[in-house]
Amino acid sequence: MTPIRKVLVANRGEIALRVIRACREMDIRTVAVHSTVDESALHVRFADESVCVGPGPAAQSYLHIPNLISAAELTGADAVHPGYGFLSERADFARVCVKCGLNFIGPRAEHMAIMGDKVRARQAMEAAGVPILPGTGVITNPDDAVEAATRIGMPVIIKASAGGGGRGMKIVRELDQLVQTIATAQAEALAAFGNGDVYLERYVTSPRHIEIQVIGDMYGGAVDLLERECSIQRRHQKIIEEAPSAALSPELRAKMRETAVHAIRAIGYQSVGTLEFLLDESAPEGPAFYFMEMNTRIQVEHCVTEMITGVDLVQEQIRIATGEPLAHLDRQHQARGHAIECRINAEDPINFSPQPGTITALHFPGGFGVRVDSHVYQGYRVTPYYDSMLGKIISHGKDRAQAIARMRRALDETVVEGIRTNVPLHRWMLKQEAFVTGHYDTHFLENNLDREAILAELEPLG
Ligand code: MV4
Repeated sequence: MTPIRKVLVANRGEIALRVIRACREMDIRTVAVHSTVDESALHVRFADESVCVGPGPAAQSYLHIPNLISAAELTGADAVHPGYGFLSERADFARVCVKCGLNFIGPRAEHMAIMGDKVRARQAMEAAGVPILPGTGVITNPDDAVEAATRIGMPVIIKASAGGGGRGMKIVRELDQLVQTIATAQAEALAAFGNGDVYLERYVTSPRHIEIQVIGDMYGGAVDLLERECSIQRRHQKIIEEAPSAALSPELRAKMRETAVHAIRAIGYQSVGTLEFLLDESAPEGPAFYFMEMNTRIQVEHCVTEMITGVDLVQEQIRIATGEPLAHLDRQHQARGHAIECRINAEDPINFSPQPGTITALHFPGGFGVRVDSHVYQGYRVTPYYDSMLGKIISHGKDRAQAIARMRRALDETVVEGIRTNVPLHRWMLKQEAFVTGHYDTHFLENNLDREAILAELEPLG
């Protein structure tokens, strides 16, 4: 066991607050890092100490590894929590932390590297008995690609091996477009990721995105904490998540959970992580699920899992990093009710343009079954440097209907003035029949946007 006394939080915004809160409850001291534009941010105020690590642009502050390591050494931190985004999935950062004697609160660098390489991730999951879509390894010559696509069946999707989260993907519907599209995808991948490797997969036309939360300890212990449904998204940015998913039968859920736990045991994964699956509900033999990616970090949407399991996932990450076994965790979590999360973004609700500016008035909802994780306050200035998320509203109820009703009233109570937000989009979404009945896939939002109806949600409570 390696006790942790002081954690450097290598992040900003709501997730930095989330980590600081977990540490405070565990009697662990915290060091915030911040850029010059985040001088008065809440994570700086909530932490025991803070260090300025550079100017606004993330490359010179939140992504600047030498400055972060220096901040840890300067303050005597013994561990680093990367949050999500920024350096959270960079195996090289995890390695440097360990080399400098810092406990990296996350998985081993080796697993981050495997999952960051989508071709290796597919191979590792296939070897662990996880269903993957018919596909290829890295494409090295066009003739093989045409042959592979013929075997796989059209349409196919080209994915960048160094991509992920929807970046660097191209759908190919006609075989005669394949060779040209691969060339374009390779060039774009090289420019975007410094690595031009691409591969093919069978394209699932109307999938749902369902992910399983897992935790592994240092001793081969592994459990899952049920699934999250993340199909409401736009341009690969999730907007609403819920747990459990309305799409899973008890049998399918049990199979997905078993598969996920088996997989992380097979690879010896430690820390919290997420296996993302595509659910194909139109398969002739009934719904089928396929491995898509594994996220080796805490995720934005971890809160819905916390609400239905009662497990503090950030505290679990810390416990695992100190070398605690998972013995205290239930092996067969059953969902306690239902939780929904709405991500509140500083963006226009109709055209999604970013909205920098000052929040002049702010009121977040409260009451029974409502949780708000946010770093913003009245007078907060949204800068163009970082992502647009202002925070998350999470509702929890005894069942899905109650969680929806609660979220609707929570959204109605929400007031953000001075900048536009996507709150009206959420109010509209929570009324859509497809959402209320649970019959939606990953294309729902983009195919059904109703500008007039969204604008009508601007001021529900007069
Ligand atoms: C796919 C797919 C269909 N077939 N792969 C998007 C994010 C990245 N993790 C992979 N993604 C997809 N991969 C195959 N073989 C459809 C998507 C996809 C998607 C997945 C999850 C959530 C939203 C999505 C929106 C469009 C496409």
